[in-house]
Amino acid sequence: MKEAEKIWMNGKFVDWKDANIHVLSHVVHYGSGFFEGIRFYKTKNGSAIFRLKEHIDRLYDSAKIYRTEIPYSKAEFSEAMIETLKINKLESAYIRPLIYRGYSEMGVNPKTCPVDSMIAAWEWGAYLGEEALESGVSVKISSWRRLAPDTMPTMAKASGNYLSSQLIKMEALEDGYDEGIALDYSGYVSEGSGENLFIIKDNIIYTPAMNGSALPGITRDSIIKIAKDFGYEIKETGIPREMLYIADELFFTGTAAEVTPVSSVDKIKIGSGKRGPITEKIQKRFFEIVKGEVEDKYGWLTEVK
Ligand code: PPE
Repeated sequence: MKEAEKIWMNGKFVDWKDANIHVLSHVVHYGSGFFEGIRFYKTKNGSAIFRLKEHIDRLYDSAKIYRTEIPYSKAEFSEAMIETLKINKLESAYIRPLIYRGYSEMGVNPKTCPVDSMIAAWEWGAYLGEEALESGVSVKISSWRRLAPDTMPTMAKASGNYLSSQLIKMEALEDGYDEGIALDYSGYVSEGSGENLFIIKDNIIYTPAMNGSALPGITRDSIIKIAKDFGYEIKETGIPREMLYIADELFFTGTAAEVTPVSSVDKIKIGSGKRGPITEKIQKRFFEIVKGEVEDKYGWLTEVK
């Protein structure tokens, strides 16, 4: 990774190499962390954070689901993120805040351990490769399902959830694919290991509904708004696996993945096997917005001076 200089830890900046925690911290053993991934884009006039408020809200929601009180107000934590960007003199970055249960007692109960926090930011390019933004990625349906709704909450962006993502990702790479898509507990399409999914069929845009065990993605929400503004009909619904095979176009969305087309699923070519026209139109608008090339009519950008 492209290291920056300083990391914010519990209210203080420390050197990148000194941003360490104790090996007996609760989070290391039991996955008790809540995090976000946020992009900071270089725009036409300075640089701006994309949808800061929504990311902060989701972070606090994730913590709330796990009965965790973050010891900072949302305003204080947002300010700390901005300071992290400034002190590292970044023009564009991926911001990674994490709230986690630290070191005190051993044992499952997180309540005996302190609520610690950190914010790092560094330059991170295209998640699935620069080329993939145009040519798309190959995907397999994972043999691993996403978490059933009464097992672990998928609305929380919790560190422990990413064991599921790791199994999906490793299996896909091992089998020669770029990425995996998991089905939910009832067999409907859920999401990629770190991305939400959109399906285009006969000019209608579909995406798995909130009961599909997927993370409520902020990029997903942005794409729904952009597509609606273009006049497309959007259906948030249950999606059977085979609908992916017969789709005209497919694409992933995520903070890291941005808008990445899917070229094949289980070696079945999707549409033309390249980025489709509707995907291209939506992707183009997404990048125009984040780069400040069109008016920020949704108020999604927080400028950092
Ligand atoms: N689903 C999952 C499981 C997921 O991890 C992400 C983001 C999304 C959907 C899309 O959510 P959003 O970023 O709000 O549009 N994954 C983050 C972490 C990726 C990683 O490898 O780390 C991200 O994209 O930042």
